[in-house]
Amino acid sequence: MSRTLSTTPRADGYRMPGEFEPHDETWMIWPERTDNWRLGAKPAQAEFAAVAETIAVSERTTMVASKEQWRHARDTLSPEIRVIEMSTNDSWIRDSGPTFVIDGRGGRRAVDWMFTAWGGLRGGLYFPWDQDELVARKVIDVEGVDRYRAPIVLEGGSIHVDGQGTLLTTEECLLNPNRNPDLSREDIEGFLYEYTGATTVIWLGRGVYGDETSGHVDNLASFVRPGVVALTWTEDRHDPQYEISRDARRRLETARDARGRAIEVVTIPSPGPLYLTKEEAWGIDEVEGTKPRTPGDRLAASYVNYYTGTTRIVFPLLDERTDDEAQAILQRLYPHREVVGVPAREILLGGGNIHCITQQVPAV
Ligand code: KQY
Repeated sequence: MSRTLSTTPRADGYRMPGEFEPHDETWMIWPERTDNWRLGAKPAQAEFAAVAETIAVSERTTMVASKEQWRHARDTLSPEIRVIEMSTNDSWIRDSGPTFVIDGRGGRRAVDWMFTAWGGLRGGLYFPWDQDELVARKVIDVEGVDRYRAPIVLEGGSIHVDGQGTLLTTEECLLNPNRNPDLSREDIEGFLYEYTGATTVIWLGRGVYGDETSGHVDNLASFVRPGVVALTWTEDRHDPQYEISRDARRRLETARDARGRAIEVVTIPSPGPLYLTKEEAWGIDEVEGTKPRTPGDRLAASYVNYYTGTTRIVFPLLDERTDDEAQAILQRLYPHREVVGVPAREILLGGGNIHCITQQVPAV
């Protein structure tokens, strides 16, 4: 049974844990819409399946699929992966799904943020988003946990936490008038404190160059553990990403986290730059209300968009020239987890990556 509570996680002693803390489960959504996934979504489905199988080695995995795709998803995936029928508009459960919070005494609840497809009527990526808006509530219902309805538009990919009171986000996204135009920075910080239990917000500036989410932090930077942040990086001064990453590093290195610690920044080279090819663009259906794709568009590629599983790091393979270096850095950062790369260009073509398509349920 799931009740909707009128209190907040902070008031009730709940906090959002770091992703590196143990999980009970991961949720994903099977891709299907042909105006975002090329060639009838078949290449993307193969990559989503590989991500799910890779995670399922480390933790229980649930795949959501529409009534049209349930059977295909079920027949494609291993029996260990649970497949649940659910209506959605697309496959970004990091953003449309709930954020779970725990109290350290066996309690687990979830936050249901307002979802408007990354900008609503001010440049959102598709219309309508009514079914995605219900995803968090449905997942919460299946999990049988109590729900907090947060009165703020926010996607899970726009925040990362260290589980000890520090929250990382970007001004480009959370202060963007396309999300909560009537809220000030202080108002937004107040909601972040109430609904994640954080006590300190570290504001980065812009997200990865060309990121259509208005610069989600999960494509730019990620907490490896308290006090250590991985940051996407380029040494190419002519790349617009150069200044963005340097600004983020400056802000991180001059910040103090919620416990007063300095933050160590570890850089991971960006792949590419990578661009949408003519052939790839051709395979995507053009539909009114959905952001169109044009050959030559720069892809917002980043290795930092990885999933931190309980025993495995699942990271995107994006560029043969840099994949091995990214893997080696991640393995140094996570010596006790197996680092596994999964081909992810098709996921990238949809506008995000492995972190964006997964949502963990923390262990209690
Ligand atoms: O990166 C994400 N968190 C979501 C990307 C959405 C792209 C929709 N085309």
